[in-house]
Amino acid sequence: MLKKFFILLVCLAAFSLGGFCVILFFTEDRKLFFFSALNRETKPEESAEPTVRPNPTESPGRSLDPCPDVPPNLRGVLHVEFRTNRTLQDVRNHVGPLIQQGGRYRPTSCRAKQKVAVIVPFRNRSQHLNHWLYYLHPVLMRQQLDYGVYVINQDGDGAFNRAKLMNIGFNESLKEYDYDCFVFSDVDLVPLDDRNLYRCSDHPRHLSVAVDKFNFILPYATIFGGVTALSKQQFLKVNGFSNTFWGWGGEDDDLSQRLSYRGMFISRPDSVTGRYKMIKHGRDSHNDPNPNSVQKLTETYLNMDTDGINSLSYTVREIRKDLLYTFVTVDVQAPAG
Ligand code: UDH
Ligand code: MN
Repeated sequence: MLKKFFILLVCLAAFSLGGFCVILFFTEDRKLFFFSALNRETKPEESAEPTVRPNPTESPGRSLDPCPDVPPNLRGVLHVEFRTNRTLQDVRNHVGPLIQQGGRYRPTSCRAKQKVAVIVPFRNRSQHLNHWLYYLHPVLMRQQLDYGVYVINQDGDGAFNRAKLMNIGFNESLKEYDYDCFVFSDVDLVPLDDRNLYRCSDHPRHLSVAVDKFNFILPYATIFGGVTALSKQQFLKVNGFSNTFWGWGGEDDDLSQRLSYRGMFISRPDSVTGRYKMIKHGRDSHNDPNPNSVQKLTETYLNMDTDGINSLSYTVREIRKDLLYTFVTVDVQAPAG
């Protein structure tokens, strides 16, 4: 009886050893797969630095599994304050080594579902940009996005044109990478909850739902300013933004109307997830309220097919790569006067 049991035990041991050898042999890299599995577990996405830095110009590794729908390392409500004076170097140190030149990043442990260009319209707001970069990069990384940050800087002191800068950002970012989602963000808006994902959905998405400046209330139902996300397809379906809104106001409502004329709806996070803090500021010079915008908003339907991405004209003055962003200085051909 005891002998039979012993023989059975030996057989079982031999069988499992054989199985182990077979698994070992077929493991892709033929390393002790046991140890590589352990290694993987002790290297969570955000806490470990990859030994090999991914090259963002290459296409994302096909062998990686897709990232989960809900990123695992989100924190929820964030503490945000703008009293601290932050230099660009402070921000570079804070954001850490995972970022790639030009403000590029993609997760190393999974394949991001979307390739997101974050477009920031800009002129003379360096301190705001430092705060924005300080808070946004860690959020975007935790959201496991394959993303790049493009700051589109209007050259000269002609009338500001936020919408045209957005169109230029769309155009210029696509020259670098095959982005499929575009987040357009003012430089002074920082999310207060990282569950507000900077990615695109079935309908154009308005992310800055509850801004402190508006007492955390959505001012009106069709508002589409601040921070928005549109897929490449959604953006092209409306011919992008209008290029002809000079000065402050109207361009965001024009885009909102374009979306509705093309049968799209605005999607939004709930008003808790969609909370934002705006850096306090006055009106910038050369960005006075546009007196023509009310009239122009009655003509959206007539103009949208001929005023937009298909009529965009500008000159790139300089493209400068910082570690934290790609800075594109452009002449937007502002009207004289
Ligand atoms: N922007 C610049 N530079 C400028 C003007 C605008 O970078 O000179 C960009 C920047 O990204 C900014 C965005 O365009 O966040 C929108 O402009 P804004 O911040 O002036 O727009 P907002 O809706 O304007 O915040 C509110 C007017 C503030 C007056 C407050 C008086 N209490
Ligand atoms: Mn603002």
